[in-house]
Amino acid sequence: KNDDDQDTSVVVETRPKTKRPPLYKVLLLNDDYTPMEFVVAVLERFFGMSHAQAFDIMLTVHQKGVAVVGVFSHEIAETKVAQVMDFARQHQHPLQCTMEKE
Ligand code: TYC
Repeated sequence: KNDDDQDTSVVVETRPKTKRPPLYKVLLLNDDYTPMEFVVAVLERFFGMSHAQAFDIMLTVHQKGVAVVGVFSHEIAETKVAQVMDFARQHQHPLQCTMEKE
């Protein structure tokens, strides 16, 4: 007796899918008005940088127009952006901070 009609030809997926959540770059943008010391203070306060590290990154933004200041989960990146934008607005500086998927 022939049992071929029982073969459904389905390939079983055996590899477990452990997809990591996407990461987001937080970017700081240059402008002509925000004081350099304020940007350094932002990087120290919200991104845990040393003064020297913060000064380096600030100069990179000043010279190149933009720099990545950290890479985070979506929720943390959103929080960092909101904190920087709130702090800049409180001090009436036009500093811009955004995020983008890595
Ligand atoms: N360009 C600003 C100045 O000359 C300094 C600055 C640096 C502003 C980095 C924003 O993200 C920034 N005062």
